[in-house]
Amino acid sequence: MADRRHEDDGILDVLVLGGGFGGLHSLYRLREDGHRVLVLEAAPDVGGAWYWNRYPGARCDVESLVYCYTFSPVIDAEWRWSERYAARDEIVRYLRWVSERLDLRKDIRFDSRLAKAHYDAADNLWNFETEGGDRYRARHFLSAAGPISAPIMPDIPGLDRFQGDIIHTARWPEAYPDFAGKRVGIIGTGSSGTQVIPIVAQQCEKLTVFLRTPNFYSPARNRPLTDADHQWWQQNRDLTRERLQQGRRWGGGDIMLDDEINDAMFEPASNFTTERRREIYEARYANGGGVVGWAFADAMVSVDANEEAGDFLREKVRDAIVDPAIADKLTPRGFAYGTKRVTVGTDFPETFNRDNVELVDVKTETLEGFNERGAIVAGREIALDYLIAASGFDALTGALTTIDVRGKDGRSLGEIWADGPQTYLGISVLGFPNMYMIGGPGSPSVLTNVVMTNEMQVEWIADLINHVEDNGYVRCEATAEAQNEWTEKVGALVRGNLWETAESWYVGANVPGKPRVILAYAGGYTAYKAECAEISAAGYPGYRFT
Ligand code: N01
Repeated sequence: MADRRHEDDGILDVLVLGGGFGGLHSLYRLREDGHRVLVLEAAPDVGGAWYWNRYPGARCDVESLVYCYTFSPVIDAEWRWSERYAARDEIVRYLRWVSERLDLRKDIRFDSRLAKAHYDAADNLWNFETEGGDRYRARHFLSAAGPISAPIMPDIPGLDRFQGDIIHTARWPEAYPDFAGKRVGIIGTGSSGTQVIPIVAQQCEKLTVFLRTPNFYSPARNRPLTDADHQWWQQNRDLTRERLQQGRRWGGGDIMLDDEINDAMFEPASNFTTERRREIYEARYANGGGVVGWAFADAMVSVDANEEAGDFLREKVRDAIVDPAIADKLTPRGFAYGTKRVTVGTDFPETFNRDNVELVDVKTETLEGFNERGAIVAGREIALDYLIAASGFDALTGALTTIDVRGKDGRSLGEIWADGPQTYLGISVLGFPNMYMIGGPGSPSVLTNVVMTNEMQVEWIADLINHVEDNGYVRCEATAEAQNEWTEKVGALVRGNLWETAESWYVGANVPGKPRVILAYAGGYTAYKAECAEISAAGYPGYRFT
């Protein structure tokens, strides 16, 4: 292990924000590289987004075998996933075990929510203050606060008057509510709503789902992993990881997919007959996961290819729901497949065949507001004991703009991103020296397997910090030219294709007043990794070191 620690003057080498996948790996790697590192975590335990999202049914839609660390042979050898898609509790157990196995916990301060991070230009140091009043100073600030970690409540009149319990899926109470005999309402049918609805429907007396926009949905087809699966994994682990690195698989249900079916995604849809395309969609659907519609290379470019994928999934909604009027309400229309996150679940449409589930389409029956007893919909009162808000997040930027983060001229990130985030590589921001982001805006993050992209960014940022320290620099800051060029590139990647028509949290459309710009780099993991590698190999052009 190297030793890069400065004299112990009470100043940390690196303060890492967040104890989820990115933060734990950062702590491990930077400590191995000989830095004095501390992680601040708001929760009482590790897990990050997975700690907080403990709603019933919470489960990853990336396959567990590839939604985990690859950097440690110890972890690889000793952990065994139990299901094809890991449930939230298993992921938290995994991260807790990793934090113990790699002896990380001694350098994590739990129950420490960061309130302020201010750069002091005179000392070239970051000053931090938690909500509890604890203060820290560090030479480098690495945010691993998570791309989807700042929950938002639905903006509906009278919600504050409602006397029942309101629960956001990302702030689920530790004491599980007893829904037996209760009337429950839920707002939101995104990834979270899609998972929680089938479970709560089985537990409560009556469930009312307030639907605004139906999403494209495919079944996860989750199942326990067998000995044969684990044997397959031992034999195919390296190949699978190589394929993921090269963008030949995604991990959203396709790691064991038949090669011929999978590889159609490298050709335009028009290379195949209508019959063959149908077979490919059916095979993908039977296999399950979020990649059903990404069957051909031009899914996000060709209106015809995109529409065909959409039609296929629309047909499946009609097949699953008995009442054609309900099926019609749940049929996604008016936006291109993929421009809103595709939802993945178990028995989601089928749940609307239950007698105790009512679907209220708030686009046709206006949700006028709430009173003490419940919701008012088109003049009708729907009495509720609980309201579940599966209403989403201020994604990618919210994690840092909801904290008072200020750079060298005293301006906050919230101010300088008022017209949309500007970054270099999604990692650095002009005016915020020695600050780095994992899963930040302008990086591939949520458009990829987040754990895989996190790992790549952790390694890259650690190399950059070592470069600063080993050369005796005190400041590392993105240049204006590099930031402008990168921001322009992130925008250009979606120009002229179907991404441009997106109306979702991918472009900030779910937060009132948030500028409509694509928040993530849509060029894919492989291209992003190559760009980052080129920059480090060339000695980090785009940064000014002093
Ligand atoms: O949030 P969302 P989420 N009136 O923003 C509705 C990841 N994730 O928590 O679409 C009525 O997607 C809103 O309606 P509309 C994943 O990346 C992963 O579900 O804006 N409705 C929408 O239906 C995911 O994409 C996993 O019309 C209102 C819903 O609330 C991301 O997190 C699991 C409303 C919000 O959906 C976010 O998912 C969970 C209003 N006033 C999450 N306001 C897995 O790995 C909001 N809505 C499986």
